[in-house]
Amino acid sequence: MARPKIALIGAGQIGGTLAHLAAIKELGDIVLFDIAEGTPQGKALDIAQSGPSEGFDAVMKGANDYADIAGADVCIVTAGVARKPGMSRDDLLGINLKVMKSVGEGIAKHAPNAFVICITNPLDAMVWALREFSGMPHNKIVGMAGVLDSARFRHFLSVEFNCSMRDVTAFVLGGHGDTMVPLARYSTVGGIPLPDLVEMGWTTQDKLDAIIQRTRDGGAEIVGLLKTGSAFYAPATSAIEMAEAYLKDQKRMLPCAAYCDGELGVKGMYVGVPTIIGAGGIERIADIKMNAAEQAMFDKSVAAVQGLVAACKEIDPSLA
Ligand code: A3D
Repeated sequence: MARPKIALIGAGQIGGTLAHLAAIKELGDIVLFDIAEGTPQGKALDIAQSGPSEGFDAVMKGANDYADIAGADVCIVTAGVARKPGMSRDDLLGINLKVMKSVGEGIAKHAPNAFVICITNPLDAMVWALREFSGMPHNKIVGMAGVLDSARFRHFLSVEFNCSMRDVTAFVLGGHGDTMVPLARYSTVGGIPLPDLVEMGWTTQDKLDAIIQRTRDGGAEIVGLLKTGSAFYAPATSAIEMAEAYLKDQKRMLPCAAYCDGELGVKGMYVGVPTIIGAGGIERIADIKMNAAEQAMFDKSVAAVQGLVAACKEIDPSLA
């Protein structure tokens, strides 16, 4: 059976890391696409040369022509610009919206059956715009944010509890921005919900609140440290987890920016919700019940995403 084909649209910091991870995990053959000439070719060659030591045979190709992504099974989109210190994700909207138009058209023309994972920020608005520009089915286009935000939460919790990250599950929903909603009640250590751990004296509510805030600010913390761009190792790893779930029909339950058609009270837009990813793309959305406080946080987050979608429609009237 032929190897799956994975197209990475954008060969910057995340794109290069995605290519290396996909090769090491032998998920398929890889095409790195970018408008910058030489960058995707150079990264593809460099990564291919790690094959003998790492022991993979993935074919790596760098490209500047969309024709090279023809027939891709998975496309992961990072094309656009990233944040610098002092910028919010929303500051990227105008530039990255134009990029989503060319990317959406390129994917629709050359890889119309692909499972598409968008990473470009501001995430929830860009995945919506990418879907609109491509016209592809909603269940085949999804945004990566919840896996990363949950991983950040899980990391901070494992440090607080001095326990393995593997035993920490966490849940972050809503838009990928300052209003994201880490749900303590649905987050556990070895199955014990966080509020119970507070009651057991393993941590305090104040410390938990600080961890939740650090999770919300997780991207900005790294932007502030790096100064020249934003996080790329964990974002790439998170998207690869989603791609693998699709390619191997793992039916993983992962929080992703998925198109909601009434689920969690959201209609006609993309926002972070718990999803099942398998060979059918987004196969199911878990319509969880939130308490009043959680619902209020979630509604605020949804409203923030709605504002960004409205801004997209204003910039590009073809989206209205
Ligand atoms: P960067 O290293 O700048 O790479 C972006 C690449 O896109 C560059 O190589 C550009 O040449 C390329 N590019 C620009 N315009 C086009 C185009 N029209 N077609 C094809 N390629 C193009 O950025 P990065 O890899 O660090 O980040 C990529 C995106 O991911 C940014 O928008 C970030 O804000 C976003 N990001 C999202 C998350 C989430 O959790 C959602 C996390 C981290 C970064």
